[in-house]
Amino acid sequence: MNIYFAAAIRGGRNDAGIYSLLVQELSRYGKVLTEHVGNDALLARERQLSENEIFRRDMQWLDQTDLLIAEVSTPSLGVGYELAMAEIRSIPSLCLFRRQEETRLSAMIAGNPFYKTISYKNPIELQALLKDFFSRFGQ
Ligand code: 6IA
Repeated sequence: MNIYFAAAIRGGRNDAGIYSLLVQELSRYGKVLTEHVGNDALLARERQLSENEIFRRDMQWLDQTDLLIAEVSTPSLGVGYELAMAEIRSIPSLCLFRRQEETRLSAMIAGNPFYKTISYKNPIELQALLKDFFSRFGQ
């Protein structure tokens, strides 16, 4: 199964540690096409690509995607765009949102029944939440 992991890049890298953990966890369930999103060293290599090359490559990956998983706690234009493209292409999409005081997920995601959204409080919960999600996925 090809998994497209989406998370904030220019939106902000405060949660980069969580993205790295998620890429590691998701690799147990399938091939993560976008490993660089959780790896600052790999991300640095992206600087060799033009903005248009990044866009075209990411859209091609989306075409090969069976499941999109987006970490949506840090608002990101790119992630919002990828989620919209996934909906247009009918690619199943899971949003992971870390509950914090004074932050709420955009109603455009939270209110859209196409997206499954799971809230978590602590990254330690993610392993069990994903295990549960994948045990039901595709049934
Ligand atoms: O708007 P954002 O930058 O936060 O958007 C992040 C999302 O868009 C991620 O889920 C990625 O899949 C995609 N994306 C945005 N920028 C890049 C990128 N290089 N490389 C790969 N995917 C990207 C950006 C600049 C880099 C040299 C630091």
